Amino acid sequence: MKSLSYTDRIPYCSNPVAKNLLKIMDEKKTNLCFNPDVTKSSELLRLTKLVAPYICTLKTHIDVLEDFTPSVTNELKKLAKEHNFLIFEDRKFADIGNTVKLQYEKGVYQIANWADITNAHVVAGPGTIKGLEAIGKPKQRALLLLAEMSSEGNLATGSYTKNALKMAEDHSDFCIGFIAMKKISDDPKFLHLTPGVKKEIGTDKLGQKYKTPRSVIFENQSDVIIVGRGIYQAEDPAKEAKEFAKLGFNAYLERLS
Ligand code: S5P
Repeated sequence: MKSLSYTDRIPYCSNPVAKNLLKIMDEKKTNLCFNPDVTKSSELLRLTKLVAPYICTLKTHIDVLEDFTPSVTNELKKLAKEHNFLIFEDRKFADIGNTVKLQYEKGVYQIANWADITNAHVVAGPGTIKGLEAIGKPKQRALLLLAEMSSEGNLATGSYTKNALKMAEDHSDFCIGFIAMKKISDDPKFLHLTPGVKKEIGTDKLGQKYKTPRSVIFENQSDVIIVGRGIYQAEDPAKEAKEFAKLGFNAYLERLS
């Protein structure tokens, strides 16, 4: 079957965030999502500014910041607008619907007010999605489900992954796709984002497993590479981000041809 371009897939999507992400990827010629998992706001903003031209999405773990104030997320929103990328808070919600509603909208971080995308585990069942949807849909937000994980020994396999796919299909106006290691659905409206990406295959000391951009995008048919340490621990993060963006996008072009 011929592979569709990101732009070709836009008409299949009902969610505005999914449409926008697909548009940005072809426009900016990048399928790179960068996660600077750093603990100081100034460092988060510095790294984001450096890589902004080369990314389609910035992935945050806002709760690891030691000096969080709402001005950080305001700054990120400004940068996102200026440089045309989306913000994805990797919150991995996993509780019952009523609790995730509160965690998504309230508390210190008020994630629903600034993150275009967030994600959830499906372990608690569809109530998690319904709770997040009640807050996120009116704000034109989007959700990714963790259908598979990159870490050694994880339990998101087999029927768990199949159930995640079914839950996304049942809520496809709000669920725009998956965190997964490979394409798990042929439906062109679903996006697949894959973490555990470095230039060489390998592992870290805590069970993270790394694949290369080409194996993720070309061989495993995923859509977006998620790169953290491979970029922010490099001597020149901007140069590295540019290179990852090129590797990821070339693998996508190879898939199209
Ligand atoms: O299965 C997963 C899902 C996620 S979202 N494995 C992951 O590593 N992640 C996230 O991707 C993780 O929380 C981290 O922020 C990023 C990988 O970072 P890196 O430094 O290993 O590239």
